[in-house]
Amino acid sequence: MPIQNTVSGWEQLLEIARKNTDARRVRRPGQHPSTAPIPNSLHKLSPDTKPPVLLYRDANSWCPFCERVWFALEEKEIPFETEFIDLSNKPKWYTDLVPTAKVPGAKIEGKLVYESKDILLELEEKFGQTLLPEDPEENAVARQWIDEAETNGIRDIAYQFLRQPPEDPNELANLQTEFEAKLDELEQLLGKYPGSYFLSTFSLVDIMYSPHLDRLASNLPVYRGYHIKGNPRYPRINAWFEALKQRPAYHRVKSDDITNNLLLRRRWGAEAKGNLLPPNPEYTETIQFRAEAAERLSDNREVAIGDILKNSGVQALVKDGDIAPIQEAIDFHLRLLADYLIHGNEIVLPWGRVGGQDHADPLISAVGAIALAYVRNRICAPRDMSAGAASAFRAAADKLLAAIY
Ligand SMILES: N[C@@H](CCC(=O)N[C@@H](CS)C(=O)NCC(=O)O)C(=O)O
Repeated sequence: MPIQNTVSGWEQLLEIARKNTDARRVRRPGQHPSTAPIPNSLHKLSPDTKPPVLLYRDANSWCPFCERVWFALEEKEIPFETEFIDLSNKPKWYTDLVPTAKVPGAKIEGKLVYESKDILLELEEKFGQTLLPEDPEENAVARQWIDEAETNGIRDIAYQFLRQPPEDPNELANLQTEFEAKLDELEQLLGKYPGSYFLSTFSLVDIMYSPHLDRLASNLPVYRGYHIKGNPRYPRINAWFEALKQRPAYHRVKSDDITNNLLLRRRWGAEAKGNLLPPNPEYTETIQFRAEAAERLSDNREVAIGDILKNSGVQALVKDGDIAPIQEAIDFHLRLLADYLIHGNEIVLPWGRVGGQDHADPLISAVGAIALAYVRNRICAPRDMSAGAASAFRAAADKLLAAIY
């Protein structure tokens, strides 16, 4: 039975979405990732000029060390191009080029630099010290704290605490105590200069810590029942998280809670103690983020539909080898999602199974449910869209599932 097609077409959805957001990405047909962000500074270059920086980063945008460098490039508005490295199958030219064979790596005006900290310092050297304080004394403190961010052991303790098997309660309690002592040290550091950042202005010190503390703040509640955000023991760390939110570059480079939660389980096999965090409600009602999510979905729909067809399990519903009705049902439900993202509660979602009681086609309903549930957790921020857009996307998919099924 054909679907009652009352939802707008893709081109119309794309046009409306683009009126509500400036966020754009470039398509990378046939490659992974299928799209790439556009640096906010690229407009500074004439089209035939090569950007001064080439960043080598992980294809999935999961790497916190790459995030540091990306954050600095966006803050400093340095035009750059990106080469994505598949960490599960690193190309030989990369392992030949970079002695550690790790990402990030960078060519800065032709010079190879690797190790995130060294790349950050080289960017300051070459493009002006905008992320290091001018005052010589504070500048020296900054350099010391940048080094300490690598050597003070907070990362090691934190990740042991996060991944320690829960069967060993004593060990776990000790690790928690050690981890809390490390956070106390950061809390003290944050009190040394006025304002919410580590130094008197936003700096590389903040960039050194933010990707790691962000991931810990997302994952500890789910995997250890431990909260950094909202914890009265760490008022300055909480104020620091709030201050970061004021920075547009931070929103471009960060991942969302659910990306972090899923990654820890899928990639590292960590055993969750609680449920996935919900989509961040701070972002789910913001029209720019909702429109960005709709723009991404509309612009990259072919890849999304192909991925759902191949990987979500809908294949099991194909009858007589005819994929067309399945494809049509996926397309319909994704357009409904884009429509809801753009128009929110202005549109009344169909209640009950698509097509109404008399026309209900269980195949269409089942395919739609699978497609929405799959794509809801499939998207990954910031690989596919910003963290804010991913939150809006997931919340809209939840709403749609709840309304229809
Ligand atoms: N100390 C390095 C750490 C970089 C690192 O560990 N990168 C990971 C990804 S998050 C990597 O490349 N892993 C691949 C491998 O070890 O082969 C830095 O700060 O850049």
